[in-house]
Amino acid sequence: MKRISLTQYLVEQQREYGLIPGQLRLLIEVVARACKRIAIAVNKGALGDVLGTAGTANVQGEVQKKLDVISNEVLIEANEWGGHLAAMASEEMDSIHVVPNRYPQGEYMLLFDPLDGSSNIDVNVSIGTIFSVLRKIGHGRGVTEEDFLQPGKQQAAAGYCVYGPQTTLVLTVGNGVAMFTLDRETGSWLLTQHETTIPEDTNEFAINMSNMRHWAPPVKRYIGECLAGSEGPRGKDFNMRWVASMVADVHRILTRGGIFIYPADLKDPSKAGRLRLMYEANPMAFLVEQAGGAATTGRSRLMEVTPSQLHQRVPVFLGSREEVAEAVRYHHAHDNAQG
Ligand code: AFP
Repeated sequence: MKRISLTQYLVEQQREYGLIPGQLRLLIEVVARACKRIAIAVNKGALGDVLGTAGTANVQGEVQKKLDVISNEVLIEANEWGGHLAAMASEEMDSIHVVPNRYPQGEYMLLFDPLDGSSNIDVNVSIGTIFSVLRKIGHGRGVTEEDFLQPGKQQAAAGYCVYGPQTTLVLTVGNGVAMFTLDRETGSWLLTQHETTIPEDTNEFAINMSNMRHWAPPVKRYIGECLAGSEGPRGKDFNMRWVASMVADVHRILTRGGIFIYPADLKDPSKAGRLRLMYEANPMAFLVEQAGGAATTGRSRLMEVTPSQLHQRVPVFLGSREEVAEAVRYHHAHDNAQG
């Protein structure tokens, strides 16, 4: 079966729908090429000097793995010369990276978590790169952090690359979700899933259960009823999965359904959960919605959240639409009971 390449897909999407102007196509191709380079570094494992910690910490105060730093540098170097971008932002960098004056600026801004799931790197469990594309607002070369603070519904594109048994690039430009698998013999990204649809219902939930004592009542009720199974109010049994790599958990949900939950918890009330809005929650929310699923904070649509800080965190409930709606109903019922 002849499969089409990523480039052919992008050209055809532009020809048929006009959704991928030249600079956006270049951006996506450059990011896809950078993901190939990251995949090569990831696959080296102990054979390359890529495992373990880099001896530094990022803006989140988290110890950086060598591959966090390598992946971030690959994405910066790959994207700054092409003339398609005005600036970049990353989980691994305190502030934005404006395209240097020696290069032309473009009309897009790129945000990324260069290597998500870092705690899984050294134990050979799937990890990934997550990216989000916003349109630059305003004219001239002055790009500020405030220009990045756009709600997720304004994304021009979003995607991730999962470095697992297969290396798979998953992409949306607002016209559904396509999946491309890396053919290592030719180095090409080949279209392996043209349209992705998340089943509306599911019996599979993903959450870090060790935080249960810290959850707010609606989350305790929702998960408690999943655990009660067919004898409980839900009247059906549930299964649980938790990879602790958001990319791997979301890829499973895009492929067979499920609900992914990382709630705000009382362990650290100053943080609204663990996941970052701009380069983890928003791109995943765009993909999930484009695949017919839902993505909320537990109370409202994730892609409506107006950001106030580049690295802000947000509670995340995403996946099969009916199951996410159930979790939202529990939050609203709790809030109404509070009066
Ligand atoms: P790391 O990149 O620090 O491993 O964090 C991964 C992540 O941001 C996300 O990919 C996972 O869903 C979540 O954190 C896992 O969090 P727990 O370690 O609390 O399970």
